[in-house]
This record gives sequence, C-alpha cells and structure tokens, in this order.
Amino acid sequence: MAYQNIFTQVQLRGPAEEGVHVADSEPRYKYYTFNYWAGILGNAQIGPVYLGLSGLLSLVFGGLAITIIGLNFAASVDWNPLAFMREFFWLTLDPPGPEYGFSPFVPLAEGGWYIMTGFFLTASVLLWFVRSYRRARELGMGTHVAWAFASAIWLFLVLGFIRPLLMGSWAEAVPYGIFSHLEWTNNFSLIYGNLFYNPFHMWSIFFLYGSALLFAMHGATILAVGRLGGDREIEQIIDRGTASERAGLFWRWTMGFNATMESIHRWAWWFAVLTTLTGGIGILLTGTVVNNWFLWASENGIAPPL
Ligand code: 07D
Ligand code: 07D
Repeated sequence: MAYQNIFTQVQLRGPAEEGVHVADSEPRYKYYTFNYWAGILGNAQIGPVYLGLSGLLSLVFGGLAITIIGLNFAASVDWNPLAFMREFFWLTLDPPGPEYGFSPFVPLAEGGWYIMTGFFLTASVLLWFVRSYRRARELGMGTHVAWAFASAIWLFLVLGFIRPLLMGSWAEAVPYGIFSHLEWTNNFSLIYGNLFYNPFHMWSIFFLYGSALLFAMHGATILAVGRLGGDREIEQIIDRGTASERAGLFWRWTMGFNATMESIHRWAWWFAVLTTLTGGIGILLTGTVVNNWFLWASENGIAPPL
C-alpha cells in the first residue's frame, strides 16, 4: 500500500464507531457525521457526543458568561453593531473599582456584572473539569487530562479570585476584554517592579518554552518514523524493532540519551502542568508577600545591589 500521510491518508466511511459500552444508563446521543476536513486534522468521524449533566451545565454557565460579556460590550457602544465589530478588540468588562473592596454587593453597572460573569465562568470551568474527570473514570482511564486542566484552572482562579480576595479588592482582578487583559498584564508587571525578576515567572517561562521544545521534539520524532509505522500505536505494540526503537536510537546517537514511549508523555505532562502551577504561585506572591520584584531580586542577590 502506498505510504500515507496526513494529506494522502484514506478516510474511513462506514457505520459510526461507537466505542465500548460502559453503562446502560448513559445518555449517548446517536447523532454523528463524517467530515473531510475533520479527517485532515484528526478523525473524520464527529460524534456521538456524551451530553451528561456536568457538561450541559458547564455549557449553560459558559453561555451565560459570554452573553453577559457580549451585552456589556454592546451597551458600552450604545448598541451600535458597527461600532461593536469595529471596536471589539478594545471593548472591556471591568471589575469594580477599589472603593468597593471585595464586597459581593456592587451595583451592576459598576462591576456587579463583572462579579456575576466571574461566578458563571468559574462554575463553567469547574464543571468542565468534573466532566473530563468523570468521562475518564467511566472509560477506566487515568484522570491525567482533568488534573492537567486543574493546573490551568489554578492560575485562572489565582488571577481572578484568590489574589483579589487576599488583596481585599476586586479591582485587582483581570478585566474581560481582548486588549484590556493585555493592558492589565503589562500594568501588573510595571506596578510590582518588573515581573521578570519574579523567580516563579522565570520557572513558568522555563516550563512554557520547555513545553514547546518537547512538543517539537516528540512531534518531529514520531513523524520521522511514520514511514515505519511509528504513528500507528497498535503496530508498535505487536510489531517491535522498527519505529520506536529506531527513534530512541536516533536520540541516543544525537544526544546520548533518549526518552521512552511512556516517559516522553510524562515529560510533556509535567512541563505543561508546571507552567501554570508555578505561574499561579508567582502571581499569588505578588502584592501579598512581595511588592517590588526588582527590589526583592537586588536584596536577594539576583539583581545587582542598588
Ligand atoms: C490555542 C486553545 C483555544 C483557546 C482560545 C482562547 C476566549 C476569550 C473573551 C472576548 C492558547 C479563546 C478566548 C474565549 C474571549 C472575550 C471577553 C490556547 C488555545 C483560542 N487569556 N494573553 C490571548 C485568555 C491571561 C496574554 C488570546 C483567557 C492572563 C498575552 C486569547 C484567559 C495573562 C496574550 C486569550 C487569559 C494573559 C494573550 C489567545 C483566562 C497572563 C496574547 C490565547 C480565562 C497569562 C494573546 C490579544 C491562546 C493575544 C492572548 C484568552 C488570561 C496574557 C484572547 C481565556 C491574565 C500576553 N489570551 N492572558 O491562544 O493575542 O491560548 O491577545 O485566564 O498575546 Mg490571555
Ligand atoms: C491563563 C490559564 C487559565 C486559563 C484557563 C482556560 C476559557 C475559554 C474557550 C475553548 C496561560 C479557561 C478558558 C474560559 C474557553 C474556548 C473557545 C494559561 C492560563 C483555565 N512573559 N506574565 C506568564 C512570558 C512579561 C505577566 C506565563 C514571556 C512581561 C503576568 C508565561 C515573556 C510582563 C503574568 C509567561 C513574558 C509580563 C504572566 C503564563 C517575554 C508584561 C501571569 C503561562 C519573553 C509586560 C502569568 C507568573 C500560561 C504567570 C504570566 C511568559 C514577559 C506579565 C510563562 C515568554 C515582563 C501578569 N508569562 N510577562 O500558561 O503565571 O498562561 O505569571 O517577555 O499572570 Mg509573562
């Protein structure tokens, strides 16, 4: 058979693959379709989707959050659709001002909508965590995906809830808006004396860059042994001695050490998880424990003494 790659592969068309049946009561919707472009990116079969309670509620809460943000954006341009589109990237839903502290009772137009949005968005994200945890358990899988997501949720909660709580002010939270959240990020660094001197920001960047490097190395390695079936896991299990072994040998030749089929995925998981885990610690310490990272760094021998 001719060598197949992402552009030449045969896309299967038959009765949908429904997967294993794990519980009689599961609401498994029978809707599915096949899509050529989905088949270029991944599997051509779309659906059936499991629509359980946590997933449904997550979508409802996420939808509420997006609707509130959208309506506030629209109100801020006097409901003018053209201005809405033209200024979309600059529109913003801001948190309450410092005069409200961390009070949950804030007039809607003064940041009340912001607090409500945060509540719905948080509910949505947490319910999605529950969904990914429960779907994995149902399939007898480990819950690694859910815990990796939890690490991202940790940074999200630190930015928008835990740190504002400790600082006693909603005004510390990140606004909902494309450019406004970038301005917030820039101002945060400036106000607290240059985030580059925060060692946890350094760790977060270390793991972020490391994630990109590992992803490049792993993706490249598997593609490079695709001609030997390296991308086809079943053949790798029953037909040893070709792709994986050769891929390992390549790295031993080039750098004296190789990951294994299992360990490379542990490396990837830890690098990704530690990006947001260390990042969240860095943000939590800022303004609560350390007020100026440059001064902190020069007092601790990282930056030159003043
Ligand atoms: C590719 C998976 C798909 C996800 C996508 C994001 C929304 C938001 C909301 C209009 C990799 C969907 C976006 C649903 C729409 C409104 C109100 C993930 C992929 C495509 N940021 N950030 C972006 C978020 C923070 C920073 C883009 C979210 C921190 C910088 C997008 C959060 C700080 C830059 C976005 C969040 C920060 C961005 C692309 C939450 C420090 C960019 C994201 C909930 C970490 C880049 C114009 C992407 C950009 C960008 C979303 C938090 C910094 C709008 C949802 C507060 C420096 N951020 N961000 O591809 O182009 O992620 O901005 O915490 O340069 Mg951000
Ligand atoms: C935000 C996790 C939460 C997201 C969740 C997703 C939805 C949407 C919709 C699917 C991203 C929820 C999703 C609701 C669903 C759809 C359609 C992950 C998030 C739960 N920095 N910086 C980082 C660099 C500077 C600053 C991390 C580099 C300057 C601040 C990362 C540089 C200043 C913060 C990083 C640089 C500054 C960060 C983010 C270079 C600005 C943070 C990691 C080369 C002038 C955040 C400790 C991440 C952090 C962060 C990189 C420079 C400010 C490693 C490379 C000095 C305020 N920066 N940065 O994964 O953790 O985020 O800091 O200059 O808060 Mg930085």
